[in-house]
Amino acid sequence: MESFDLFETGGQRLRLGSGAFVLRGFALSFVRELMPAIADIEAMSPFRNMVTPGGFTMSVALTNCGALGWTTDRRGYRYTSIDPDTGEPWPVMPQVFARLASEAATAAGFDGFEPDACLVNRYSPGARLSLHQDKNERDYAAPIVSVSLGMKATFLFGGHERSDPTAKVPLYHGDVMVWGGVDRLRYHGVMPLKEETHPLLGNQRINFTFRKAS
Ligand code: MD6
Ligand code: FE
Repeated sequence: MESFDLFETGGQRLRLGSGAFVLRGFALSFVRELMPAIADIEAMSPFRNMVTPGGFTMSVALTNCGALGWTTDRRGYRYTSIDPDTGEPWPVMPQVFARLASEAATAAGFDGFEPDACLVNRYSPGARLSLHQDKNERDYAAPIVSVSLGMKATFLFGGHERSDPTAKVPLYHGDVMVWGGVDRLRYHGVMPLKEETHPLLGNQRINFTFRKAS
């Protein structure tokens, strides 16, 4: 059941489950610092379209920062400390990223969140993410914090079975999703992005997904 309330700085908080929230516009005051940090990450570990274990090339391009990075190839999904494309460690997580993740987690009732992994996804028009669970992390006690920038996305939020009905949740530039607790393993995905030109990011959507992976 959805419900609304306000977080401390007066933004709107949408509750999707007892541990799942959308904090509307929570990241907006961080954007000026986030943009150059994304460029630095991309310069060290470029976005790339990875292959799933099933042999499909993902329409979403990704990179990572932090001690661990999420990867996929024909052998499976896993976290690695080395970028398989460059042979180097993933770029260090910028302090502004860690601060945003921790403040958003706190605003959703999860104190002390210290992510060690940040997956950075880049969507172009038409890119999508099929329904999945996030279950490659060692510890499900920590929440996941997910930041949306650029073009609007329609997020699909399901239940604990793939076949459960899904809610459609619009995510806009600056929105932050936090989910954990009993909602940590719910199925979710992103509908194909519609063509749109965002004033700051053009025809792109960038998503950061922060996790405690180890
Ligand atoms: C995205 N996000 O929003 C993809 N996973 O582009 C995710 O897959 C995701 O947003 C777990 C928790 C929050 C998320
Ligand atoms: Fe996910």
